Amino acid sequence: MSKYLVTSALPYANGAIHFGHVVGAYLPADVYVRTLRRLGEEVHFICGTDEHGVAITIGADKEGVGYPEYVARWRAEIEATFASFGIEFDLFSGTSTCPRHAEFSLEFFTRLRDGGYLEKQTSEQLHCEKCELFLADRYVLGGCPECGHESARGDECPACGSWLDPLKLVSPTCRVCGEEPERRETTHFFLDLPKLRDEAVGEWFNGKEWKPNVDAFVRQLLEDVHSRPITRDMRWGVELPSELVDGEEGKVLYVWFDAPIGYISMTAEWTAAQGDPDGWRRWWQDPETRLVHFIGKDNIPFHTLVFPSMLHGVGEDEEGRRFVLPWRVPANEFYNLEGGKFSTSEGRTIPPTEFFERYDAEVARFHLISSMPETSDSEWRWQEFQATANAGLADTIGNLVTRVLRFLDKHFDGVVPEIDEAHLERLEGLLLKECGEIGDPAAHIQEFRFRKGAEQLLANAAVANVFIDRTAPWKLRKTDPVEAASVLGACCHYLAWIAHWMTPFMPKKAQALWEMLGQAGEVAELPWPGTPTQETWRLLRPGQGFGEIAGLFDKLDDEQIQEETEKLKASAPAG
Ligand code: B3M
Ligand code: ZN
Repeated sequence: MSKYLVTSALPYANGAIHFGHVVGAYLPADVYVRTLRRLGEEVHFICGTDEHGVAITIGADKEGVGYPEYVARWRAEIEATFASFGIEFDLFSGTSTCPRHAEFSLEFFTRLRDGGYLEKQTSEQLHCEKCELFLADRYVLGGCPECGHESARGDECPACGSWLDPLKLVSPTCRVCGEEPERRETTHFFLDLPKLRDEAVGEWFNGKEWKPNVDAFVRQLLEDVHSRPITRDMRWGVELPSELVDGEEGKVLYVWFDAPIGYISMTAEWTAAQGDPDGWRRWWQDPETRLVHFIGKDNIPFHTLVFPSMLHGVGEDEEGRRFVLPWRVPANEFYNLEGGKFSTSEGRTIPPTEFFERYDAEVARFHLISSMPETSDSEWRWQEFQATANAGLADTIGNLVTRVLRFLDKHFDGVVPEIDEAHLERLEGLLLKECGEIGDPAAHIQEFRFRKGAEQLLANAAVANVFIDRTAPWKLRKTDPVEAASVLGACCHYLAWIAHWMTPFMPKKAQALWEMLGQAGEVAELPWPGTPTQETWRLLRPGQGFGEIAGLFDKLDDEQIQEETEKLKASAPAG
């Protein structure tokens, strides 16, 4: 038994969440957490919105609304999208309202400074004369010096994921007014990343196994790390009291400094709500904790280098407690839409509200997991969604369920039949060995192989279809009703396994199947059964009656899918 602290990247409270975000950092985390919980592990799953920084101030200023109001509105919308997908965090908070967020952030700043990891530097920054503004981060656009992408932001390139120094951007312009900025001096605090790398973080990184996409990226980054400013001249953010910064006024923490601390302050908010204000330490300061960060590609440097450096750099407190460093960072690559990028502003997107009016959220969950960009970029294709829904779920699982249960209802009193002793051994052998390989989806999920886990569920269901084809109970009923009943009894037990295996991916469908099988209680609350063996495979009580039998999955017709692809083509060309 272990203790897992699972986080999903904190989305900026300045826009809608699209499928690319969902599949990158949220849905796999939810599937992972559901799986661990069923395996009996202790898990804490935290998220909330990232509410500071330039992305927010630009958005709010454009609309002329106050920052708190702006972030509250987006937070509510983002939370609703997660709820539609059935993604359930222990707590969903936000960095501007989380009660102890500023306190934790300032403590990190102070302890890093006391530890000698912050340097004060007066340096040149881009400044827009017209706007009278230092152009921090996203306030400046320009060419990416790494990959050449034309509109990189001051802090990161959306195309190659590089973490950028705004002074190195090619032909920078002010995001607000479009003018070319000048360089002007200002004083900031810099996090001494080279020192932290040499002292511990480099060794920590090199001593761990990473996903190949993370490994290659960060190895290169470690070669060439520089100190980075972690303060900003802005009015919105975690304010630095002037006594902490040698009398400087008007400084706030850089959003990427305070955001990951949000994971900690939100844990504290959650434990406090449970009457244990100090309970966050059980998670963050216990060396046994497995800290897992689910993120998308563009957040890799901050979760494998910057935040670990901060966690290490704050050192021990008076009682000798240290923060844990990440255990795994299952970062995903990019997820596209029909050959182009998701872009809400260009209408190249799938608006969640409309989507959920027409389609089943759990089918979408399953398809997203089946197509997620685990090791390389991947995409949503409407036809593939249809194939997953129809050939995958409706034909392989849905049809099997209704075929078996309706037939039993009609010809065998609608109960789980007894398996006759004379047939037991042969049927068991057929189902468990001869009809195909049965694997444990949870074993894949624990190793962050989500696509494989989803494939395994379908492969396991395919076993039952082969079993039925080989035993042909519909024919057998006329020649040997006892054997036919035994075959269908075996099918019922196996359907209960399928219900179990479905729970992390499609919790509601799993429960619906469980109830059709006449079972009481929540299937997701039971211990994970693993894979069936001779001893364990009969899960149900013979004679048990069924619940109401209904189709589990609706098929999607061609016209509907065509309509979707045409809508997309009309909205904007791929590119
Ligand atoms: N808000 C970046 C993003 O949405 C950022 C993640 C913070 S995680 C601490 O791309
Ligand atoms: Zn300007």
